[in-house]
Amino acid sequence: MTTPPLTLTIAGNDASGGAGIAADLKTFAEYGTYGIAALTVIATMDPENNWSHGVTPIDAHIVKDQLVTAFAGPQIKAAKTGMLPNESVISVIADTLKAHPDTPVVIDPVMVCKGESDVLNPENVTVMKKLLVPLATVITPNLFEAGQLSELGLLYTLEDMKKAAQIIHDNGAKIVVIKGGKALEGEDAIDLIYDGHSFTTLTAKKVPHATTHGAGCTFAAAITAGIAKGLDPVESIRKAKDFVTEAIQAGFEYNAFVGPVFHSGYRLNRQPSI
Ligand code: PXL
Repeated sequence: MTTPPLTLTIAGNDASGGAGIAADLKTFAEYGTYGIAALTVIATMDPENNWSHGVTPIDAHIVKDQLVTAFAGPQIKAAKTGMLPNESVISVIADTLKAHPDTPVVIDPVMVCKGESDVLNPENVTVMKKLLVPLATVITPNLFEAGQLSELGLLYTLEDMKKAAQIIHDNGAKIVVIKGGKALEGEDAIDLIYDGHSFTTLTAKKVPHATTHGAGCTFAAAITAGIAKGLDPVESIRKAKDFVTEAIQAGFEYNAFVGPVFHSGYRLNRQPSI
């Protein structure tokens, strides 16, 4: 009997299937890892009201019970966090992760969904900074989230990204990856990696008219699965960039409001489905 590498996502359900635990579990499976999900919120979108998001939090004690179940099996080789609703849920997660120091953690500090302008509970940023950033093996903020976590505000250039990465690293995250993505000006989607010693940039051509819903979750889940399979964190970030780029290329229009990535794109470019 062989035990596959176990991967855990602690995140929300996106009822449209592109982001959140759907993205994570599909990505975990594509990597050949055994995915487990602990649900933190249920996110729904209203087609009658311009796709506005409803976010229903799961009670902290239920999040805790899910984590107890998840950690009751073989060792979890890597975990990730996604959308988190409030301080009590964040505290329960931080306590659990601290109690399992052998499980590397990828923190995706989700603060806002694409197309939505309001930051999810701005006070969460403070709590995340205090409780989760110091536990991160890898943290994957986008430009907006990096600006919030570093308190630098809006970031526009690679130089801004470098400053933010240093501050977030000083707050305790071991490796910081800032996703410039399509938000940075120019033709390239640039991500910046900072490991406390040096900066590395990863560049891919922006995909025109890209359907990118779920890209951030998929990228962080791919890093998590790579680490679970034994890649070093920077290698797993490089591989995740290729994986998510091909998932974006395989994306599609879900409806007039949203276009998700297709998480199986990377594999289907290489082998047929079952
Ligand atoms: O893409 C950010 C995100 C993360 N998690 C959940 C979401 C979204 C955006 O819709 O619904 C559950």
